[in-house]
Amino acid sequence: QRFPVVIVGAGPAGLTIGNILRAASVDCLVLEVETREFIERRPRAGVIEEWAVRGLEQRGLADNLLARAELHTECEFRFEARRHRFSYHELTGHHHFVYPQPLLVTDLVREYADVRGGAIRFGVRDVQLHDLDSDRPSVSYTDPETGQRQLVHCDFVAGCDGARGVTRTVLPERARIARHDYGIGWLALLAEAPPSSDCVLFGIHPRGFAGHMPRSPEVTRYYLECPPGDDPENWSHERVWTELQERLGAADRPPLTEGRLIEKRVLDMHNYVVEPMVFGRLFLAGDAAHLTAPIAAKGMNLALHDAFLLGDGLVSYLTKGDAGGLHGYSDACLQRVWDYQEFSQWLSDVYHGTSSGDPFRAGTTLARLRRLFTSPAAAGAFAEQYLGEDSAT
Ligand code: RFL
Repeated sequence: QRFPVVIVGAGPAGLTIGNILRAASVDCLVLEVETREFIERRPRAGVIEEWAVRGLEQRGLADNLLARAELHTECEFRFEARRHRFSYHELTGHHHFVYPQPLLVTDLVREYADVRGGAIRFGVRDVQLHDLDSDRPSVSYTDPETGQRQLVHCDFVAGCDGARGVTRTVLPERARIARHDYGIGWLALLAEAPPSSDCVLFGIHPRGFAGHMPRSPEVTRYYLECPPGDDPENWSHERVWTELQERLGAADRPPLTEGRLIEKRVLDMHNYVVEPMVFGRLFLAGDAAHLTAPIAAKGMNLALHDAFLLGDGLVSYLTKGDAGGLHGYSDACLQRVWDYQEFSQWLSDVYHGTSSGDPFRAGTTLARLRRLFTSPAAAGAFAEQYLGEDSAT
């Protein structure tokens, strides 16, 4: 078997690259360990930045999203039992789209496999990469139906297999991996309950951070700061809702609308960045190259940014022999990655400052928060980073 490009992983990054290649009639093979049903249901991100939606739209990948996504124009900080609305749309004219990741993945798989005729194998096992430093790399995997090993020759491998994939584990010595551990856990919850506000809420509370993120009229994502490595079983239905009511409470608002918890998992807040993102014929994209804790809801946006650049770069090279995009790929991605990492770190300080147990940090955190509502320059700078840097992708 031979394909110009093998893409490992059918997440937002891998599927977007596959779609860009197929639109230019470049053949590729996507290898995915999970089933199609599984990836179409896996709940995760929801907030997509405007430039990313525009990038999808330009590549014919946003029809459903534009028809069904909600537009968000404001967020609200709650601290000292008061609410403080932050209208980033008023300040900048820009907004966020809210479209659950499983819906985006469903759209991307359908377009890739059913409309653009892309090859994809689900449920593969034991993916291995070979000869990445040569110009004849290959990828092997075990076919789930026959149990046989398959070998696929290619020109390029796109490593899009997320934070727990295989491509990051085969990087050569020259790879530099920068890590940052916030030493904080978040209990990530999905509640079968309508949102209790029309916008995202951030509760900055001495008991810990709490977040409220509308996902659909029926489902709301919540977060609760907890010790890293905490056991979700420590969080009963009653304890979760008591803490959410307390941490997100505002004197002039009714209590949150409660509901059944359909997802409850602890995420340890940590980041990494792999530099460079290219090793021989292996190009990393998305969470395989860089993880940003969901503090600032940036991960999927970065994955899409990488995918636009890599998809376009591969098409230019494979159809016109123009290697410019591939040469500049790593630097162009990393600039945005570091920018978003810096914002996540800033936001983490704000979210976790009053619960740190350090009265000095609590004081400076509240000063930062108040400044957002008193200084137009501080508000403008926050809005710009919260919305994500605009780009021409
Ligand atoms: P993915 O989505 O993890 O996809 C990788 C795919 O590779 C498969 N795979 C393999 N395939 C073949 N061989 C192997 N050896 C393989 N190993 C793994 C996996 O099964 C999977 O299908 O990576 P990608 O494409 O880079 O996309 C990244 C995003 O999924 C991620 O950054 C976001 O979900 C992060 N994130 C958020 N990002 C945002 O931009 N906005 C948000 O609001 C937001 N909320 C979140 C989030 C992540 C969360 N979790 C669970 C960490 C909320 C949460 C709770």
